[in-house]
Formats: sequence, structure tokens, C-alpha cells
Amino acid sequence: MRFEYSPAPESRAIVTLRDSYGLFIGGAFVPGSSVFKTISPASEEVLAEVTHAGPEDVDKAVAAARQAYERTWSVMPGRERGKYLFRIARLIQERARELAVLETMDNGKPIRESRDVDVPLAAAHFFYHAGWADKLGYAGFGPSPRPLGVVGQVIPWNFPLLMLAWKVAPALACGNTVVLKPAETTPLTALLFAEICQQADLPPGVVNIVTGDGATGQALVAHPGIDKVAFTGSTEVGKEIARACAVSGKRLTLELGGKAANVVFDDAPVDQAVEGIVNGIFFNQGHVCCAGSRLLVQESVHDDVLAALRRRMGTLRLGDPLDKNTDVGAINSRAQLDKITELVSTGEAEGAARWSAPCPLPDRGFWFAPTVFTEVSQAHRIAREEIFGPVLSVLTFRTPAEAVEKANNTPYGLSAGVWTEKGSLILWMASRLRAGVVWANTFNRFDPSSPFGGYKESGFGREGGRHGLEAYLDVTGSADV
Ligand code: TAP
Repeated sequence: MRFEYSPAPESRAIVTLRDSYGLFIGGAFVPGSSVFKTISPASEEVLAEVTHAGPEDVDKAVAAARQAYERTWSVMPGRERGKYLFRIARLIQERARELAVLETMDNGKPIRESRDVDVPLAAAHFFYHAGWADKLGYAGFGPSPRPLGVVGQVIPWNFPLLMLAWKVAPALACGNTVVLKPAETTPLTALLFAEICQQADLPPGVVNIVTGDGATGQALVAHPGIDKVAFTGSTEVGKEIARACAVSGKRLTLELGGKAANVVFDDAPVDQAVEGIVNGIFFNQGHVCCAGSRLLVQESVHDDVLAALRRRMGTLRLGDPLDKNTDVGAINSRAQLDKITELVSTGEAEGAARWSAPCPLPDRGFWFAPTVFTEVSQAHRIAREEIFGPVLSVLTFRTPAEAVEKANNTPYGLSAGVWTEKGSLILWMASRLRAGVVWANTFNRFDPSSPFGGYKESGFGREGGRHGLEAYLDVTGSADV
């Protein structure tokens, strides 16, 4: 039986868009060298004009961050810094609906996800790190770990506000100041966050936000006034940044791409596993670094799992991201849609069997129907490369050892999932999977106290938890590291 849903759109009235946004430097919005437009990927409507930061603007932002670091933030006691972080966390909660609607408008993700995942988790990161600010001496890094200085942070478009929180909260808690560059296609919630910093009376220059494209990011990471670079994005750009930072003395953490295996054993409850598979690859349109984009299913249950999966995919509702019933929103940009389309055609050309959910696609905007490929071999590009879209590649295995070998047969190592009733098998698998996070009988669960990061080409360094603090502290010379 199929239920018909009436439209349930979230109102846009809570968001006040400005026609034009400046750069956030030294606690104020200032003009920059040129401007660009940010659009809604669901309708292609122009939302606002945003400033492009050139090298001279990046210079000003770094100078503001240095001054704030030296005069205010690094000398402020941790308990005082913590109060600002608590204030920011509460303001994110107070303005949660506004942030969620704006995120959905600029990014294209369903409001259900920005409202229930992105924004609450962003607030949770500030709450969590606020608690650490006055306890760094008890975190096991020695009695007085020191901040690093000015941090340059570059983030992608898939979780704009959440990635900002992952970066800004620990940096500030540890006594650093930041210059952050959001992605070109999703700058608006970072600019609203700048307003929240003003509302929280955060001292000017502690957080600076420079909008722009890859060239702005390049100018930021190469700037000699930066002490540490924190980057989340593609492996390709991550490698470029690693080269740019080599021998500069800058500290570096890289959170890069992934091609996670979601491994389903024959004793797993099929309906629960199917929910996990759907959440693993279709959450946020598959624009997730740790997406379960390779399904490894035990051969004996392949047909049952695939039949249940296709049935479930047939019920996914694709469309207006602001509709509270929408499961799958818009692809973030035309460029990303072209990339997904190209990789899907290579899957077909290389002989894999494609099945896409029979959902109508809106006329305007960027859309891709949830898609699953069977008859995939490990050599196919769709099994090796990160698609970063709602596309699942299915492979089979017979034994746990074969599952481990296939799961680890990737240059990436960010996450993995295991579905089985047997606790011993979960532990056996977890100790052999080369992935930063292994989920058991669930997928895509995040918590600020849990470190997140990769192996191999998925990057290095951890974000979240006590491990994440270390990336923002100078712990050299501490006795009990
Ligand atoms: P990228 O193209 O790498 O862009 C990431 C950020 O870097 C953007 O702000 C981008 O600016 C900027 N950038 C581009 N070229 C640069 C350069 N040469 N120097 C410095 N900065 C530069 O990635 P994306 O397409 O936005 O994001 C998708 C990727 O992020 C996927 O591979 C995904 O797996 C990864 N990701 C990883 C994680 C974790 S935690 N591991 C989390 C989320 C996403 P523009 O936007 O202006 O191009």
C-alpha cells in the first residue's frame, strides 16, 4: 500500500536573507575584492551575493586573528573562553530553525536532516568543547598544553554548518583563533554563524570568515601567518594542501574522502539492515565522506536483501528539500551532478546492472534518483572511486575473511559497517577493518565525544573527543602524553 502525502513545506519566513554579504573580519562584515552569487540547488534561484576574498583580504583576516590571539584569546583563562562557547552553543539552539531552513535552502539537503542532524550536532559540538576549555590540563596532555596560534580552516559543502562546528569549536576551546573558508556553493550558514559570534560578544578577530572559491582556500593555507591548517574535502585537494604545507612548519590535519564498505552477514535482520543501507548511502543524497557506498552482502542472502532494498528505495520521497516529508533532496551543484552522472555511465559501460528508484525528478534544479548497481566487480570504477552521490555498488562475499579483504581493498579508510547478530563476529571484523570508524548494526552515527578520522587516503588526524583536542594543542614537552 502506498500512502499519498500532502505537501508539508517548512516556511522560509524565519530566514532574513540579505542581498549581499561581506567578509567577516575583526568582528565586522567588511567589503572585499569582488562578489559571486550563491543559489538554491533545488530551484536554481539566486539566494544572495557573497564576497570573494582575494589574497589581500585573507591577509587582513589573518592579521585580525593574530591580534586577537595575542591580545585576547590565548591569554584568557579557559573558564572564560568556555563561557563564550556555551553562549554560542545556546544561540545555535535558539536560532536552530533559522539555521536549518537556511542550510536547506543553500545546500539542498532535506529539512528533516538539517533540523534533526546538522544543527543539533553543531550545537552539541560547541557544548562539548565548552566543557573542555577549562580542563585541558587534565586531558592527559601534561599540566599546561598550549594553543598553536592562528588556525586556517577550509571546509566542504556537504555539511556546511556542522563541518564549521567540528573545526571552530575545538580550535577555540584550546585557545586558538581561526580564519575559516566555507565552500563556494554553501557560504550562508557560516555567515549566519558570524552573526551569532557578534551576538555572543565574541571578541573581534577570534573567528574570521572569508568566503570565496578554491583560490581563497589556497591563499589561506599558504599564508605564512597561519600556524595550523585543518582541511576537510577531497583527497585530491588534500594532497595539494599537504604539498603546500610541507616544510612550512605548519601543523596539518586532513579529513578526506571515503569509499566505505557496509558488510551484511546472512544472520543480520534484513529489514534493519536495509534501513542501515538506505541511511548509509541515501542520507544527505550520498554527499557523505563516510557513506556506505559499497554494500558487501553475503552471497546466500543477496537476493533477499536486494529485493527488500529495492522495495524500500521505491518508497523514498525525492523533491522539495523544505518539505518535511522529503527523504532525498537536491544534488548540491551542477558540477557534482555532472560528476555523478559521468561515474554512473561508466558503471553501465563497464557492465554493471543499474536500477534506479522510479521517482519523478523536478524540472528545475539538480536531481539524481537513488540508484543501486549489482553485478559489480572490484575493478569497476563505481566500486573504487568516491561518487559522492546517491549511488550504491553491491558486491558479494562468502566468508568473513573474504569480506575483510574486499572491504579493505580501497585506497580509503574512513568508515565501515557490520551487520550481524554475533557479537564475536563484530569484534573480529572491527579489529581487521582498516577504517577510522566501524559501526555495528547501525550506520552514520556521530557524537562530539567520539573521534572521527581516516586511514590511508582518507587523511590523518582526528576530530572530536579527546583525540580531536590534541590537533589544536602544542603538547611537546608535556610529561604524560
Ligand atoms: P574539495 O573540492 O576538496 O573542496 C573542499 C574545500 O576546499 C572547499 O572549500 C574548496 O573551495 C576548497 N578548495 C578547493 N581547492 C583548494 C585548494 N587548492 N587549496 C585550498 N582549498 C581549496 O571538496 P568538496 O567537493 O567540496 O567536498 C567533497 C569532498 O569532501 C569529498 O571527497 C568528501 O569525502 C570530503 N569530505 C570529507 C569529510 C571527512 S570528515 N573526512 C567530511 C566531509 C567531506 P570551493 O568550494 O570554492 O571549491
